[in-house]
Amino acid sequence: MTDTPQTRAGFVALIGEPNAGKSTLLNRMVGAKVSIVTHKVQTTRARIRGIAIEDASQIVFVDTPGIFRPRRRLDRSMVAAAWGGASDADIVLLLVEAHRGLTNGTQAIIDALKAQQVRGPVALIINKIDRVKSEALLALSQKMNEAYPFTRTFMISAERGHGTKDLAQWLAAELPAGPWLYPEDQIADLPMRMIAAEITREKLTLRLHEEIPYQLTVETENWEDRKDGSARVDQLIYVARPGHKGIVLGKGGETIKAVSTAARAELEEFTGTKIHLFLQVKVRENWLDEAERFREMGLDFRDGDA
Ligand SMILES: Nc1nc2c(ncn2[C@@H]2O[C@H](COP(=O)(O)OP(=O)(O)OP(=O)(O)O)[C@@H](O)[C@H]2O)c(=O)[nH]1
Ligand SMILES: [Mg+2]
Repeated sequence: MTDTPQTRAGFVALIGEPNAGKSTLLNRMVGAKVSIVTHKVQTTRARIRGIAIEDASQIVFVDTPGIFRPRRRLDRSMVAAAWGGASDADIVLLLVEAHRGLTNGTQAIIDALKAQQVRGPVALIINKIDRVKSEALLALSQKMNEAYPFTRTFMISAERGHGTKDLAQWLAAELPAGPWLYPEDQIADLPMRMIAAEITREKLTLRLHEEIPYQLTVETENWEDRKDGSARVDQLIYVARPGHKGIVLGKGGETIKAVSTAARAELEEFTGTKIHLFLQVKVRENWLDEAERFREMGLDFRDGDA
């Protein structure tokens, strides 16, 4: 008989306000960029699973959209996806930004957490500790733990990797015993065409200003593996206003060219193959009211919602 350790596996949902660093933490834990990250709020739109292995445990991290007071139909679907992630998870991690403390937004999330059934432990993750003095952390931790009975508190920097190993080890020990849920070499549970669309959306978000990133969506229309080992990828960028098309293209097409170059480089790194990326911008004034667009993003479209 061999003495193999007990395997464990389960889902760990990352929730918090927009910009808390949920996607950064997921990528850090997985050790690869699975979920897009920008300095802007509301970057993540749907649930994204990234898989990490720690000791004999397979930890399936579920990145979710930031939770905020939704206005548009898209916002409501995003927030619903976040809460769906929390209620399906074995463990919930609530992320807050160390330098912002207990904000009204986080208080609203705590109130909602209290009002609903969460299956397992809820841990507090104070992120971005690189931005504050350590004295401030203790006070914040105390205040947060008075607001909610967190099972544990971790102080981390997702970006720099401080404290993340301790967190991974705690999660690994806390998950339910059972067989792994995915093959051991799988790091994401998201179709490649969706990852590719997200990469392009990240590059667009980084280069475009004000409301434009919030009013566009990217879809991979076609993915063709070629005999020479390369792939041709065709993507459509839907914008909601005629005026946005010119802005996305940029003067002499320079914006879209820069986006395409950056997205192709990242996609090549992710896939390890040569990519020919073709981007097309389409004006579609009502894409924010189309069920098909929501489905492509992996979101529920709720009829009657406007
Ligand atoms: N200084 C510092 N910045 C961080 C840290 N973690 C994340 N960030 C930055 O915070 C910003 C937001 O990070 P994201 O991971 O996109 O945040 P998010 O919670 O996924 O945001 P949404 O998807 O919009 O809900 C990015 O600019 C990150 O680089 C950290 O530990 N320290
Ligand atoms: Mg995110």
